[in-house]
Amino acid sequence: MGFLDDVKRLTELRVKLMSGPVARAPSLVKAIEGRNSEGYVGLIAEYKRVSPSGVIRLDLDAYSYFNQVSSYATGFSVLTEPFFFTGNTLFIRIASMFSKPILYKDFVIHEYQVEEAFNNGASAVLVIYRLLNGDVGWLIDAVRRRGLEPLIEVDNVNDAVNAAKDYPGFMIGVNSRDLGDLTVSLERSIEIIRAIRGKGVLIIAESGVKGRGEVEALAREGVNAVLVGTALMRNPALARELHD
Ligand code: IGP
Repeated sequence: MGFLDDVKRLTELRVKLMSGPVARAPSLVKAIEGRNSEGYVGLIAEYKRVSPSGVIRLDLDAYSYFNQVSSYATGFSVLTEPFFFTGNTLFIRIASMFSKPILYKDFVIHEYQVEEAFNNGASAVLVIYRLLNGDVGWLIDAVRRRGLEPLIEVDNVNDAVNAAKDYPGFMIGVNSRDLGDLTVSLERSIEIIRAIRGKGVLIIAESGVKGRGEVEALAREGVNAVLVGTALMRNPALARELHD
């Protein structure tokens, strides 16, 4: 009857999810490598309702998003940052119902956030190179100590080359969005990709993918996976087109 019943039902669901045990999500690295060995670029589908550029959409709940993209996604990326992205660890718990790799996406500056990723069932943690002025070694160690996989994000050639040299074998996320001014440029990210491909790192192209055209262009540049947020939030059915 009315609001109280609605809020009670969802609160019961939330408390059950957050207080219960959580299954560890599988390896993102292995899933991407598996997809590559079949001749495809991996697809990481991101749940992101709001971004600093504005509201994307609030009417799509996490469960129905993951449910719609899960057959086509190699893994999920989940925003947990609350202020600029209205993220929540609850969304990781919901993602973990699908037994896919999960990237915890926050602006990680403290080990407690790695614990949060671990406690909620994520399998990978975003490490933003520029946020820490390149001082990422301690964080990568903390992530690995927890048995999780770091995804080291860069948005310029210099940081990318340094990260690829210092962390061979790891996932490097090349963000086509400059984190300082938020401008997106696929040309800029392709320049970064060209500087690090063939150097023994897994390359994930992040941001600005709107459709098949971008996926194909990035595939030709040799990326191992693409990470797509806005376009899939607007139209989850696009996942099917992006995945093969
Ligand atoms: C997704 P897009 O353009 O598909 O919505 O972008 C993802 O790359 C973007 O959300 C992102 C991000 C980040 C968000 C990339 N790096 C770091 C928060 C923090």
